[in-house]
Amino acid sequence: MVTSTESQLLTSTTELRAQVELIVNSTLVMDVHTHLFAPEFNQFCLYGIDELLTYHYLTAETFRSARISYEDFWRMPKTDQADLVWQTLFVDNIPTSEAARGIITVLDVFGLDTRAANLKEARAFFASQNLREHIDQVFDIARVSGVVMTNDPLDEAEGQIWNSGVELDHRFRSSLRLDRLLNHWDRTPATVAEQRGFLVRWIERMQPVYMGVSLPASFKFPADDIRDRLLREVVLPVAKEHGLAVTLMVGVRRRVNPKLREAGDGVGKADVTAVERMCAEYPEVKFLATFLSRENQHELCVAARKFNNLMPFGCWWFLNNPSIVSEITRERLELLGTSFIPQHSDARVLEQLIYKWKHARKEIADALCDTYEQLLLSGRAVTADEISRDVTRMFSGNCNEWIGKSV
Ligand code: FIX
Ligand code: ZN
Repeated sequence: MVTSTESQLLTSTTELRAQVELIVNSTLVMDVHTHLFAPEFNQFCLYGIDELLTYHYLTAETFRSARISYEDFWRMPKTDQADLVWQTLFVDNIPTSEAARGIITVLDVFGLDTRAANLKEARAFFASQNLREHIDQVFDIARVSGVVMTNDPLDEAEGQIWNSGVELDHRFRSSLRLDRLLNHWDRTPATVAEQRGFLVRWIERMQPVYMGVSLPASFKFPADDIRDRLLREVVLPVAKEHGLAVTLMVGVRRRVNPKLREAGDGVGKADVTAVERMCAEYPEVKFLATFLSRENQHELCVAARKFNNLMPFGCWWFLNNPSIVSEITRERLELLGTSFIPQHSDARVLEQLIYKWKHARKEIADALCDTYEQLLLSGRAVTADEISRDVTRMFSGNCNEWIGKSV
């Protein structure tokens, strides 16, 4: 009997590594949390070198080296801010940080000079792109099949676009962000009936793939506060009725330094038992959860072992550094097999998809190689088909199962 290459046992570690890298780099990924917008959202759809360089990860880093006041920086036009970021992090310093190296990866992919003295060439390149073709190209390079946007109907400008009956590019899926409802309840509709009505109206209009919220490190559940009431009386019943997953992003400390604006948020160790309790009390609701603190990652894995309605996802924000992605991915593989979503990009600017996925794939591939190699040493070889099945599950299968749709 002739066995096809895909079903042959990979008993040589060199061949095994080559196959894992090939499969991880070519398998399409569904990006479960981003801040990207479809082109139909006009000014919300960000792309190009000036947006890339003024990403809040990089502005925070710039203030550590450039001697400029916050006020002076924010007063500058975006192009001048981008020039200063480039000069500070890429010319006066070597771009060693993850976010800075990300820019290098993007420039390199497009054949642009990574040691340029200024942004002239990069600006001309991005300005010459046709947006729709550029989106196709970026999705293709990043091997991304779709992205979930973060949609806030209480944002006036965004709400207007939704209300205009916008038809979206099918690769951009919506998610209904509940931060204003759950974290700023003083500014949202008053009665429980009004709040439910508000959610249901927006679910019908947006067709979100989940409802999501970011929560402070101090988040407790149960708790004697309005958020607890809103969760129990509005969000969780609506999630159950509409079969919508709930995404919990826990551990952010907003505006630790308000002068840094969007870059001014920090991290805090949170209480994983809050998510455990929610999973226990609402077994019919599917939860996606990510924690911002490195210290919470092991507890999150243990919680997911106890509750099969809990899907850990991503290495969020300050965790999205190769050394930490590697550590967390390995911990998850050891505790959860392939029943987790290893990464999301959190991209705000289109081309970030390229570097965030390229860098993540490297760490995921390395972690998988070591895992299969250990299995081989223990006496179980794998085939390329099996590797492909694992990677597809982690890159899109788990996500599709949770959001109940094939994206
Ligand atoms: O709350 C969130 O979704 C965070 O990801 C963002 O608000 C944050 O600013 C970010 O971009 C992190 O990557
Ligand atoms: Zn985000």
